[in-house]
Amino acid sequence: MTSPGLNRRTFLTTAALGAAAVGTTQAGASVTSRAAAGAPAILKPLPAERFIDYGTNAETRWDSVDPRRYLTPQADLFVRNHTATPQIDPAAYELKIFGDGLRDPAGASLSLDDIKAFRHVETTSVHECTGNGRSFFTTQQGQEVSGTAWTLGAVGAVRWKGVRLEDVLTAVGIRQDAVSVQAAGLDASYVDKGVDHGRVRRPFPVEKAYDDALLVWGANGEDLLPDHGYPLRLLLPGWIGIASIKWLGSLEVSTSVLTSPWDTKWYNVDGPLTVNPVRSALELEWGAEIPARDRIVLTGRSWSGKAPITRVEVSTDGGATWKAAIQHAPGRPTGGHGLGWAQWAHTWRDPEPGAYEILVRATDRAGRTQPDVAAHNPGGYFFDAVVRHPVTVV
Ligand SMILES: Nc1nc2c(c(=O)[nH]1)N[C@H]1C(S)=C(S)[C@@H](COP(=O)(O)O)O[C@H]1N2
Ligand SMILES: [Mo]
Repeated sequence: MTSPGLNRRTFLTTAALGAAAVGTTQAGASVTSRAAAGAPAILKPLPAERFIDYGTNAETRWDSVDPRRYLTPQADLFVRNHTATPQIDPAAYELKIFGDGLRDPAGASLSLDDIKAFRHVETTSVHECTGNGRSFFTTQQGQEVSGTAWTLGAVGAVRWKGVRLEDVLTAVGIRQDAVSVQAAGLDASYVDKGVDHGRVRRPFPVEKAYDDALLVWGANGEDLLPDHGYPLRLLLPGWIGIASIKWLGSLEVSTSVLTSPWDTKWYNVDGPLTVNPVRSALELEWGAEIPARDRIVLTGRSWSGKAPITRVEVSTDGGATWKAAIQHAPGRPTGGHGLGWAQWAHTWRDPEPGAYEILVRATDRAGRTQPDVAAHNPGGYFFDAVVRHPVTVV
């Protein structure tokens, strides 16, 4: 146990922590659930011109996105809550790390200061819900799916600040034969159709922990907002949103493969879903009315959880012909670390008044291109097909 950052003030037994991780013990005194008091599930303002509000979830309106701004301000970032945003006292906050994958299975409990004593790193990544675009399974493909009927606004690009999970696990003392890490949130237990599934939690392989997983407290130069995980969240860059557990309360490190309903029952299509697919969106209202001009500049963004975007094509004739859009922001932001989105523009020349569908199709460096049809699954995950965006030139 030699680490600059780690002060093992508190030791907890594996049994006590195991119970906490599945939500069978009461939330600590430092955590209060506003839902219990009848307060809203999301605490930040959700103005109608910038959000579509689904109650516990809210998506950003693409027509409110500022084309000059690369990052998504936290105030504008989508929120996905299984329960309700808890309010956590940072002074009382503790991250519990435990499990048979540690050299000392009793583990450690780290304060926010303990965590901030590790080397700080920053990375930019596109943060996105697995179900982003879900509504198009129904409206574009005529298929039945369950879950929030997101359009394309359950996504944003964020400059995160935190520490490497690898550094923390090394300091705590991880065993060579550890294979799995399970992250659990401090929000209330998730109850669905009368079944209590315990705290929101999801496991991931240790390889991801060693690769690029972070424990983050900062977003775009400020502290995380309560809705986005204050005081600390996990970040698994490029992976589906549920992988980045908010209000991180514990990490179980195990020598056997851990599971949770969030990787078996949900967010699973022939196996746990991990890396986000390729998607694109226009910075334009759905059904926008555009005054006829000789040149209409269409702007938008494309992103991938795996590799930078290499090609973006736009069709203004329903998919008959395609033209390359001009990318004016690199997929890999300044600093070389992280994976952001590509911003692009396409000039549409001399459109006649009338109804059109605008299509955008992106390809990433891994060779993945958005298909015409997304693979159907009952959970409505990974809608990555080219979206047919209606507009009228008037
Ligand atoms: N503790 C906790 N973590 C969570 C969730 C949650 O409900 N509770 N939702 C997950 C899902 S499904 C997504 S898409 C992202 C959303 O992050 P955001 O609300 O900060 O945008 O958080 C993930 N982490
Ligand atoms: Mo999500």
